[in-house]
Amino acid sequence: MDGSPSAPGGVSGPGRVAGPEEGISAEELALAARNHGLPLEALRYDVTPPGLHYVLVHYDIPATDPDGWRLTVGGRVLRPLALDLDALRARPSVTRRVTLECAGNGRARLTPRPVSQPWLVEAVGTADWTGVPLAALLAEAGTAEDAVEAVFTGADHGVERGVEQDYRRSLPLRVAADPARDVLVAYAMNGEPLPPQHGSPLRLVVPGWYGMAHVKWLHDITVTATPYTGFQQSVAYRIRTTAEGDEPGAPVTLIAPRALMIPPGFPDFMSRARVVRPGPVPLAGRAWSGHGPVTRVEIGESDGDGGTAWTDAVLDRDPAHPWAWSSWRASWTATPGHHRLTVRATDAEGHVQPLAAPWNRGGFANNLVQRVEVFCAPERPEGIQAPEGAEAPESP
Ligand SMILES: Nc1nc2c(c(=O)[nH]1)N[C@H]1C(S)=C(S)[C@@H](COP(=O)(O)O)O[C@H]1N2
Ligand SMILES: [Mo]
Repeated sequence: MDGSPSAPGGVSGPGRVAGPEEGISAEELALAARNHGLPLEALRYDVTPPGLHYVLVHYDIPATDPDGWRLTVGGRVLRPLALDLDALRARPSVTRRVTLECAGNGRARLTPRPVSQPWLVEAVGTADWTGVPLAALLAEAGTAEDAVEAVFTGADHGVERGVEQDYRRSLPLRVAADPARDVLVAYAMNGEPLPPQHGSPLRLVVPGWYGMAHVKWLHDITVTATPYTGFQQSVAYRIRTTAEGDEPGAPVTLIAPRALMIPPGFPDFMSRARVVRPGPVPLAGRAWSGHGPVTRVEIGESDGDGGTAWTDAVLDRDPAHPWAWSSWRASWTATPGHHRLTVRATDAEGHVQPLAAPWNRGGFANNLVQRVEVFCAPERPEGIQAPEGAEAPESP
């Protein structure tokens, strides 16, 4: 379904990893400026407020018009469908709170660094998505006996590593057509029509799967009798642990566990290092996994000799939202000097976040623990006043 290499001369290079001393390039910066992350302080909200949810767009946000938009469902089906938005909205809808994370989250922390969108840890967000269950649409269309996959096509178009394409991904039917997996054809985010950058007017939402599966600007679903092997399935989004060669790699699917901390205290503008006052410092954040519920979150503090002392955080799981992150909290007592805090999650399948980054050529699923440098400064420096009306920070 995708074109073979058809690179318009020279605009599209092969994938590569950065050289040993190579810093972030202007091209990576251009991607990073388009595709923004979640400011970590926004981990405080159960549902990420509009505009703070991370965004990842491979090509351009396409010009789409909700009026006249059609979702077609065809291929190996008994009754092909062509539905406009009114027809979709007229069907029974569900709303699911889903934590979405880009598979490239953590890429920029790998050495050597795969050259692509340089995420650190912030490519995540949680939204309430409303739409029609995909399982219901597939049941309505009736899948043929030989059907194995559903292929989803977005309205955006571009060229990537020499292959000109529409953004397109597939799911096995056992996921797509299983009502318990809660895959949605969503037309609303947090109760409002989808914003342009999040897929207006329609997108797929695949709870528990990394972001690449959640096809935005969705206009066609084609059921196939053979597995889809297009670019975003077989070339991109594979875990290849060697730096070169034609290793097919394993497909990127479910989200690996991760915990993130709201950085405590206040930041330095440039280094983002944190400053806190001595005494108790509340720590809080979120943790999630696509493999199942998070069962444990631990806070680590480096002891300065290369060791880490771990203590359990209190985990607050909301059974009403099994596809969303859980909140956690802990208390830490700061003493003057430099500290390094770590947070790590474990899920119900026993997956634990690693203390060393799992390297692969595409920079996917790097769920290395988050480490936060904290400087505990005894007092407000002389001459710095709190702005009028601001609460004085607690000092001992
Ligand atoms: N059509 C289309 N769908 C897409 C993409 C894209 O570039 N085009 N990017 C994917 C990737 S890699 C991610 S991580 C998520 C990001 O969704 P968000 O921008 O709503 O957070 O959308 C996915 N769906
Ligand atoms: Mo992504």
